[in-house]
Amino acid sequence: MANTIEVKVPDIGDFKNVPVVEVMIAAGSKVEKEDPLISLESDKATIEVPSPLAGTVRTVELKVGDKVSEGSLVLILDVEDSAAANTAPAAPAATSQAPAAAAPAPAPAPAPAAAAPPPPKFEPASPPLTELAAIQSTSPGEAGQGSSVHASPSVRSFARELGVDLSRVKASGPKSRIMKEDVQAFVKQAMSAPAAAASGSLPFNLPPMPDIDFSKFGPVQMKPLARIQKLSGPFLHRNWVSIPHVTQFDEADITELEAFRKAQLEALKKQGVRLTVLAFLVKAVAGALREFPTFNASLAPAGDTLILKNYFHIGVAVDTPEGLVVPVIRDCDRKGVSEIALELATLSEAARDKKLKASDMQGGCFSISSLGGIGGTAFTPIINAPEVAILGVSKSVMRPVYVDGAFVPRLMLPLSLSYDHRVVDGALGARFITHLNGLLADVRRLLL
Ligand code: CAO
Repeated sequence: MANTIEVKVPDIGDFKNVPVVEVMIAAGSKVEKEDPLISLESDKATIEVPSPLAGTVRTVELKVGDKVSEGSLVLILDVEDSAAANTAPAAPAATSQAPAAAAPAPAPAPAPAAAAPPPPKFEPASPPLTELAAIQSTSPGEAGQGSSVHASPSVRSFARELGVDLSRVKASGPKSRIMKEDVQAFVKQAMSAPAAAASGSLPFNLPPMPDIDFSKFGPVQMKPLARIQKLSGPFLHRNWVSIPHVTQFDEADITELEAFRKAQLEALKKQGVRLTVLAFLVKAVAGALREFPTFNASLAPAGDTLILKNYFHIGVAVDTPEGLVVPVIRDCDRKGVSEIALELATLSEAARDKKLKASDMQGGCFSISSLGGIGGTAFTPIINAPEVAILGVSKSVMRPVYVDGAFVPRLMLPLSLSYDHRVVDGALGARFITHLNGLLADVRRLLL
């Protein structure tokens, strides 16, 4: 049976005639015990008045701008649990306000400790407008994840629940105050961003891609993207726009490596192993990762910690008719080049026969994308997040290289190393690729 109580402003310390800056409920709103009802803001603090009990708001007795003190009437609440109502601290509503059928309230029992009113929530007042303008002119990161913006505790907790950085939310309330609706609008906009991106309008306020009827200019046909392309496209897009890529180019002298490879080809072929330069690259990368642990790492999702890995699993991009997949060769530091070559052949065959298991593509530390069997001189591979770097390999060419005062023919392998510039700086990137070159140039070092 519903009972009706008056909810009044509780003891708010020395504060008097404090303006109401936000009313979070309306007649008919359902509230739970401790749900915030109104926000008050003095020049020293923001105070939130919570509901003493659960129930339905019958009438709201104040509005934004009203000035209140302890005891000011906030609202009339229909309380579902009449027993609780009788232990609530708020003064009972006038009987004339109670529904005619309401049973007379039993004599008030002493309020148990658990029924004590939730204390109003205080937090330091928002900065004055001038200061706020200064904060808003800084980047979101500098604004301390919204700690200095103008919002009530309930709006802050709502934003926290949704993972919204308040400094990025546009305020519509008085004195640039962020309201609950502003957070909702922000989330709504963020949720519609992928759809906008798919339709060509990126979340950077850029004009959308033009939707052109190409058949006006000549015959066309429609070909849907392959299944893996559809699946991997959004991730490639995310990695491309969210990771600050730098690509470092270099050439490795693989003349001796190639001579060694050719010398082994026939013998290994008899064992069913097809030895390409890629197997040497996998082995060399494992060696370089051991030397440069920063490359064998992932950024924690919060972006403030590097997770260094003590294992060396390397992914290799394989081109299939359905799109690109990246199976992973595990523990490359402990495997020989011929073992890696064999595994590479098995995995790429499984990829092309669509027989890869999900686990075959998990746990990679670093990826290699080789277009060397096809052609090209260099390219900018996209990092396979959460890895922090990827090596692109192009077609080796024999060309004259100036060595000891003379031009000599050398087989040069073009390398394109893309790295996450949040994790790897330019000097480290150059050192990594130089070390890798050294390993490829001297096959004896590679086999050590
Ligand atoms: N320079 C010159 N020749 C090269 C070479 C290089 N860097 N890399 C490979 N080759 C040669 C090989 O020796 C082989 O020659 P033979 O036919 O005489 O034996 C030929 O090119 C074909 O090699 P391959 O591609 O079959 O073998 P691989 O071990 O180099 O690569 C695999 C295996 C699975 C990675 C590859 O087949 C593949 O799918 N590559 C495409 C990856 C890709 O699409 N990446 C792009 C990602 S970005 O969108």
